[in-house]
Amino acid sequence: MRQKIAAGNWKMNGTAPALTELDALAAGLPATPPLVIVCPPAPLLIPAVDRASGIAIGAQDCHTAPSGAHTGDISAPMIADTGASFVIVGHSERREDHGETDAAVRAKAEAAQAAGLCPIVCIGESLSQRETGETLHVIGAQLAASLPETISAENTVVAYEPIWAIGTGKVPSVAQIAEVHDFIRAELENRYGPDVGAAVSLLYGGSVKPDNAAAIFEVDNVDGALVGGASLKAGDFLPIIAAL
Ligand code: G2H
Repeated sequence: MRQKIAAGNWKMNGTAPALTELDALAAGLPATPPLVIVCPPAPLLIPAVDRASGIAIGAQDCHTAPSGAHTGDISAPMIADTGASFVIVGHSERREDHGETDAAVRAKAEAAQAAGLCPIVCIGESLSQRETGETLHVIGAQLAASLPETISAENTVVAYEPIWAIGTGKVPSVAQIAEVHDFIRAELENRYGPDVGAAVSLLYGGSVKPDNAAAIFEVDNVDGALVGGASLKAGDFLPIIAAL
């Protein structure tokens, strides 16, 4: 049975008062919740870890090196030191805004694993790649180049986030989500073996909202969601968690 995961990515949103959302989330969790992860901005990691009850905390990025002359960056051991247990790597906004390549994403995922963190590795095609029929080719190439050599269900989560669906309100059809998730599952089984490939959790991300979550979660090989805008308020995130 694969781990079901509802992960919230707050992106660059939230100062200390936003931590009250963690209280509301904890108070509203179902009796047997999936694994719930909240990834706040880095300055909130420590207070979030201190405050969160029944909720895992993750960061949104890490450097490839454990320490060094990299002004403004945060290393995986530093994130682990806060008590956080996850880190998103390779989000398309990092790939676009900071020129992160697949090789850099793999190095970050490896650094996360080495620090005892579980990376949530993001992949996804652009609108033009989808429109020219390149989606599965792009996803296959990103998987091959972004994932570490060694993965397990415990040390890696994969998130499929079509770039054109992020923050746009546009959501792929369930058939489109199913096609890509089935492809990712097959690629993982081919590359890492059937046991590992079948066990790794695959999340869908991109405009997941309370009113579309249930239909997305019915798709085979969708084990949860990476939620942006709708994770900022417990009132929006809780119905998504409940639908999983
Ligand atoms: C995709 C997602 C969270 P949103 O970036 O990773 O954001 O749900 O706002 O589209």
